[in-house]
Amino acid sequence: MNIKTVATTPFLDQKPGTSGVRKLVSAFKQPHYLENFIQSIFNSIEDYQGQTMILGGDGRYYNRQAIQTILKMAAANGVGRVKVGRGGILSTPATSCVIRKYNAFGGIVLSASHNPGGPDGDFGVKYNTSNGGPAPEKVTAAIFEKTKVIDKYKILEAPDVNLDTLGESKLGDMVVEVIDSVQDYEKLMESLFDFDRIREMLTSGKFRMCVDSMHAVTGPYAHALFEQRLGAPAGTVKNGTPLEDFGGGHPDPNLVYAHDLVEILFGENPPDFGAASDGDGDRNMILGRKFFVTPSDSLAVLAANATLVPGYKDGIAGVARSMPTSQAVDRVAASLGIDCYETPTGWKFFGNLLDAGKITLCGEESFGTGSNHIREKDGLWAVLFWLNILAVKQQPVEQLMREHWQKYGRNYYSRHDYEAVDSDRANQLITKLREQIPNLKGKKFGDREVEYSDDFSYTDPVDGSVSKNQGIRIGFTDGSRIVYRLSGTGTQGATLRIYLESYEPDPSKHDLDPQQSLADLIAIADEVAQVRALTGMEKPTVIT
Ligand code: VG1
Ligand code: CO
Repeated sequence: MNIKTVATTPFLDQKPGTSGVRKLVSAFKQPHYLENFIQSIFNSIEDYQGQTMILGGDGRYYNRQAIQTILKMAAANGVGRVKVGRGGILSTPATSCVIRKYNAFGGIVLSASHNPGGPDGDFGVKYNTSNGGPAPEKVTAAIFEKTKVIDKYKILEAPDVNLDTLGESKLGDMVVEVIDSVQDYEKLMESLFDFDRIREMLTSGKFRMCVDSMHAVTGPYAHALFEQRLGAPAGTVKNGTPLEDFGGGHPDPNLVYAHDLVEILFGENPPDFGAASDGDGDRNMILGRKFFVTPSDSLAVLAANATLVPGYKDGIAGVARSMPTSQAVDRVAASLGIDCYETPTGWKFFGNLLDAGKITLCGEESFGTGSNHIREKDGLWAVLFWLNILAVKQQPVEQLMREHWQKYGRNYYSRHDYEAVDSDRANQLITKLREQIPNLKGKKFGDREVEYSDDFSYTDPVDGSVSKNQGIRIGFTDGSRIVYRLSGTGTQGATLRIYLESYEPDPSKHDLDPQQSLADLIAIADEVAQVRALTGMEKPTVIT
């Protein structure tokens, strides 16, 4: 076996963000850049020698090359076996599923999620631990420390592995096993949902749906599940072949970037149900006929109807949402008499709560919902969950949502993103906001009076770890909120996110356009933070 030790010097920008390290492909292609980060993972973990690891990615440009490099480094570092998705393809939720099923010590996911791909796009690497979830902060911090002092890495000198044929081969002493990307995940889905009932609905001739995989990783999964297994007609899944550049698009399932699907669902004679997923398959957007379900509402609906689904028929232990996510699910939890936790942004904060059995469902406003079946958010799981509920209730999406609002009230919600803001200006804006925090309480803006303001800090109820500075909150006495934070996944300049929420109990006022109903909060958000003046931008780049 020919293990080479290569001398290297640190890159100082390899700090994992909200979800791994994300950079332009050109950054990842610098000599030693990927290798430094991968070696730093091995340098920061223990007792993995001889064990199994899972590897795959969303199929974007550089996925295959990176996988070859990582396989050779894993072999040189003493990993026993790597299970890699065929063609290098594994969605983020499928990776989590496979890590758990085969008791792997961890896994590496190659993805920059919804960020554009291709030679000029983004690439990313994320490390997941043995519970199948994104490494918690103490692990990512340890990896980051190693990246700052790395001086060498180990790699096997060997020919590339054939990633396209199922089966085992040897790379030095390590076994490489190319696995079916879909099979284990499909079995898990079948164990949770009433496939017979969903099949009945999809083949009844009375229900039409359209799933947009946005040329990203869920294509093979969606074809297998919806068309082959559940009987939906061929053509139900659109853009179902993963492309290295995602067809030039932004594989981000929201009203702006999933416009093809939006046109179908809001067009002439629309289908009953529409869904889209993101680059790595962990996000989802749910649409009804001419109707958009906000991700925060989607989480609330899943929680309220969980017992209709076989996998959750005995009820849910608790729920969690990221802090900026709307409080719609809080109301469901209160009515069910279960706990509701508020965590910082990023799925890694749900892991401990799920492992400890404190929660069953969780979600984020950024089109992410999931449960204790794995430790990542799961796009197609959410779609199946909705289909299962619709098959039982035999109701259109819009009616189901309206009845939900009637019962719980409606949380009007919107997120305004200012992308590619100059980093210094964005930091200045946040610094100025922080300075204002102590003086905001009691202040009046039109009809709204500030009840509290803080920079969100989270103490993990399971391990006691503290995460500070997770977003500035301004809460008003009527329950409405404004939240500001900077993105931890962007790769160009800074992205400022402003989250706006208000609560409306009165059913006669459940028909407003969220931008209108939130208009005064939007104005207050600008007044307090001087967004337009400090960013130099007249309006947000993306509104969801
Ligand atoms: C964004 C979302 C966050 C999500 C994260 C990763 O992070 O806001 O809710 O967990 O992306 O999702 P940020 O720091 O840019 O706001 V994914 O589908 O990109 O792995
Ligand atoms: Co994603």
